Formats: sequence, C-alpha cells, structure tokens
Amino acid sequence: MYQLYYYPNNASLAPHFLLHHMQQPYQLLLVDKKANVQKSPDYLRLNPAGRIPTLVVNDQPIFESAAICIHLCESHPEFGLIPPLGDAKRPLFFQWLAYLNNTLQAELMVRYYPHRHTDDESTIPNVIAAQDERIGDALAVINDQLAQHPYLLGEELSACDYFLFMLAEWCLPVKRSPLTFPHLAAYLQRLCGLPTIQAVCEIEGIDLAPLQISVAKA
Ligand SMILES: N[C@@H](CCC(=O)N[C@@H](CS)C(=O)NCC(=O)O)C(=O)O
Repeated sequence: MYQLYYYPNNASLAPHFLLHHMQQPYQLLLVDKKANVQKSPDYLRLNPAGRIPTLVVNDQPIFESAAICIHLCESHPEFGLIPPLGDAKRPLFFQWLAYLNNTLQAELMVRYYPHRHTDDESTIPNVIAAQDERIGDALAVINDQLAQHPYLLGEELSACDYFLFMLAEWCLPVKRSPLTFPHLAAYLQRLCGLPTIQAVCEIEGIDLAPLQISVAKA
C-alpha cells in the first residue's frame, strides 16, 4: 500500500493521478499546508525539503514529484505511462518531464511564492508580472508541440500529460493562461474527459468547469 502525503491541487496531484490510473492501493495523508505542517519535525523526517508531496513505498519515503512519477511508471510498466528502454520516445519522456518540472514548475514556484524572491514587498507585483511572461513563454513551447500531436510525446498518453495537466491547472490565473493557447486549451479539455482526471479532481475538490467552458469560448 502506497502512502501519498498530499495537499489538494499541490505538487502531489500528478503522483495522485498516476496512483489512480495504475489502480494501485494507496492511502492519502493530508499535510495541512495552512498550518505549515510540511515544516514540522515529523514531516521533515520523511522529507527534509519540507515540501509536498512525499510518497512512502515499503517504508521508504521519496520526495520530488517528478521522481515519484518516474518511480511509479517504472514500477508499473504494464500501464504504458513511460516508454520502455530502447523506445525512441523514452528520451522525449525525460525531455518533457524535465521541461515541465525544471522550467515551467520552477517559474510557477516563483510566481506563487514571490515573497521568497524579494525583500521589498512593493516589488512583489513586478515579480508576479515578470513570471507571468516567463510562464507564457513556456506554455507557448508546449502549445506548439500540441499543435502537431494529441499528447506531449505524440500519439500516446504518458505520465507527462498528467504532470502537464497539474501545472496547467495552476496556470489558470496567469495573464497568458493555458486557455489563451488554442492547442493547449483543446488538449486540456480532452484530458478533462479522462476517468482518472475526473475521479482524482473530485477527490481533491478541483473544479474542472473553467477548463471545459473556456474552450467553448475559444
Ligand atoms: N520540486 C518540488 C516542489 C514541491 C513544492 O514546492 N510543493 C509546494 C506545494 S505545490 C510546497 O510544498 N509548498 C510549501 C512550502 O514551500 O513550504 C516537487 O516537485 O515536488
């Protein structure tokens, strides 16, 4: 039985999608971010970075969302969410997951925690505005890829799509939101039809309506 330390609509969402898609038995353990429980001594023993998520596998904690996703994909290859060794798509899996995690997600972290990047409160709106531009640039690269393919890696759904869905959802308040990119918006609407996206969003209380309505407008 896996244990996923999570907070709704946080970086635990992609691992949560994968556990559900792979029909694995898992226990969800809420880390009360509002009470800063991710910095408590008990949680820091599991995850010294003090961040969400952590996955516990056979008593071994693993942190970093992308690492957890790779581990789950490799532990359950029969679900085909990572191309196998030797497959030409496998390097593209790592390319896109790294792009999502190291580029788009990194920019989002600065956007949502701007006070960690300036000691002058008055400059926070400038940090957010700058990040919105950088996030828009990253989304444009993804939109171009989706202009040519139904999924990030091509014709098949992979864990990268679940990871992108998580980040795209976080990007909704951004000025150049994912919904302003036609291919990305249509893709997100398609993903909203996946049973795993629907079930996990229901569990975490994430409203899919903005993603569905907006495409109708686009
Ligand atoms: N690179 C980490 C980032 C995790 C992260 O920053 N999670 C946020 C929630 S989305 C968090 O724990 N924030 C609380 C904090 O930084 O104190 C990952 O992908 O797992």
